[in-house]
Amino acid sequence: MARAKMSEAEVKTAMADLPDWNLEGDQSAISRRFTFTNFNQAFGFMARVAMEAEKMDHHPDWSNVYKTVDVRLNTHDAGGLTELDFKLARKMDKLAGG
Ligand code: H2B
Repeated sequence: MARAKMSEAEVKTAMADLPDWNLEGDQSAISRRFTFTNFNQAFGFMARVAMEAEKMDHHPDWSNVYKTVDVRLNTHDAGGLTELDFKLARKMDKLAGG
């Protein structure tokens, strides 16, 4: 089930697809900094991700300073990482053009 908390082994496997993401030490979240060329690119990325996040009903914790967007993903309801976090992370990589 997509919202079931993943095991350590499942997390490890899923991380292999996401070389630019960092796993928090206690396996409670993954994070990544996206850096764009300007604010417009950064905010456009956030707008596109926001629409996908709404569709998925799964939302990033994030912040934006000028051309950088810092993202942290976890599933609050599960108290850790689920398939939804990895699905959203892969989508974000795609939308950022990576
Ligand atoms: N997003 C994230 N990142 N974690 C959640 O547990 C979560 C969410 N839960 N978006 C969803 C919404 C839940 O609150 C609603 C009611 O489906």
